[in-house]
Amino acid sequence: MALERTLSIIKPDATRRSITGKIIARLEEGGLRVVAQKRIRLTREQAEGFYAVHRERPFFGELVEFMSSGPVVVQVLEGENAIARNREIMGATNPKEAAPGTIRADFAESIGENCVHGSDGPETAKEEIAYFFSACEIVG
Ligand code: DAT
Ligand code: MG
Repeated sequence: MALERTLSIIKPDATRRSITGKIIARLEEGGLRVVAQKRIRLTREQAEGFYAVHRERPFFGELVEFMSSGPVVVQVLEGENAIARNREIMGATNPKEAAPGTIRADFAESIGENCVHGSDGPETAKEEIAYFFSACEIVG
């Protein structure tokens, strides 16, 4: 199995509730290493650009509003099969459907405010990492 990198975002609902530490512990205990990390606040434009693939969806406005509503922690996670592993640790998009013991099942309050983002494939991981980090900010 190959060593992979994925982009993770701890979303504004989680930073607001001071559960970033708990979330990072889940990621690390799940076998992922944090090889880059910063706390930033996204502008509307940055949030729109990041989620551009969803711009035609009915929830796009809400999503952009939410993602730029407070600080986020953006991270690059590294590990064996990191993209799929991270999504497993996160749980399903809708916390009501997320498996017990996942971050979204245990911490998220709604489908729109679901605590974490994780890249969904190798191509998006590469693009999303480059959206936030330069090569010299990633220390494996
Ligand atoms: P994921 O974040 O699990 O990759 P996604 O890419 O389908 O899910 O959607 C991106 C985000 O958009 C998701 O984390 C929360 C929001 N979202 C998705 N479906 C939604 C819905 N039906 N109503 C409100 N927000 C939604
Ligand atoms: Mg997605």
